[in-house]
Amino acid sequence: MRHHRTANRQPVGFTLVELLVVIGIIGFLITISGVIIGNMLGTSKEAATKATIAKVHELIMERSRGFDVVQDSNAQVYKNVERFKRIPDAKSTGFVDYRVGFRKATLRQSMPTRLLDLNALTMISGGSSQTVVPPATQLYTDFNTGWDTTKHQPETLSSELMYFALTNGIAFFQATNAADQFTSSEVMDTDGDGRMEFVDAWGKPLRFYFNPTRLFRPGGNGASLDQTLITTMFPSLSKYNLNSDPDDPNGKFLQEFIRNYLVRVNPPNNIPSPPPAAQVNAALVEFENTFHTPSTYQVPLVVSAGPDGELGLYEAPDAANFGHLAQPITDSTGTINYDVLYDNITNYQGI
Ligand SMILES: [Ca+2]
Ligand SMILES: [Ca+2]
Ligand SMILES: [Ca+2]
Repeated sequence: MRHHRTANRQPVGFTLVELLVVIGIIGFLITISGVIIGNMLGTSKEAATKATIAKVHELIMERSRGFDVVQDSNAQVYKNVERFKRIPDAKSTGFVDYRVGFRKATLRQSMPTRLLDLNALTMISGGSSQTVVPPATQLYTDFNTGWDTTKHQPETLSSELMYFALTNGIAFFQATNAADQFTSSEVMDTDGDGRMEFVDAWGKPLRFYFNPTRLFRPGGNGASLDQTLITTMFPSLSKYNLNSDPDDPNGKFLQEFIRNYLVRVNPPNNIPSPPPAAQVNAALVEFENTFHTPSTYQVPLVVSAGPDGELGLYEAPDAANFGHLAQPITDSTGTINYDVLYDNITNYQGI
């Protein structure tokens, strides 16, 4: 009897507990491999985005170096500098140190962030035929021709303008075959408006800011630098003096701009000594609106919103919020939402 009973109790399959354990293990393995694959995909998207940004960055640097060469060597450009120097408007708007002003305006037009940047040089183009700096209005016309503004989404604009400038704009004798370097997953028309834009590996448009000074100094003129933002978005720039404008390291252009403003508001050239602080401050505000935040480092920024798809910066066309200077989005108490900024990918993160 005992023998029979033992034989009857011999297990013929898995007990319920064993089955549950096995199912649990399988479930655990599926979850783990899902997480691992997910991480791998995320990492490869990050790498792909960095590669796209690095290519755009190199093209921008190439243009910038090209400009520096032609500015000094090309007679046509030099003629423009001379014209720029002579026009009365240049003086009244503060372009006293004409070379710095000309450089800022020309580079901004050749690497536009906003539509109005395409006209940055209108005042000197004069409609004449120019090979190196073509009439600015032509670029504006070209961009607008065939552009379906009813479909256009604002977050695509800076990327579309950058793509347009690199493929159709002023090349300063650099290669104009920029389009060949990108694949169909790096350049798309995500809003279907007939203008291509650079996109990250998550399919979101990259953003471009020519003078991202509000990312260094979110409070604007006189406020302190934001070390968290600098460490996150511009780690490779920490060796530079971020309290200075690299175009104007001695602040000479800024001083001339302020002086010019004081001459304008105290006619006929009767500037009180010392000049009223309110007037100097108003000049600095005008400088920020015309160029960028005074005495602040600036380099062209190419940025992806990262895996979370949230940029955390005002869009470039949003001038009321200093979007053209890459102002971080703040809540009603003025607090920056750093959480959405940490995963952003830029061209100054060691690439
Ligand atoms: Ca668009
Ligand atoms: Ca588009
Ligand atoms: Ca983000």
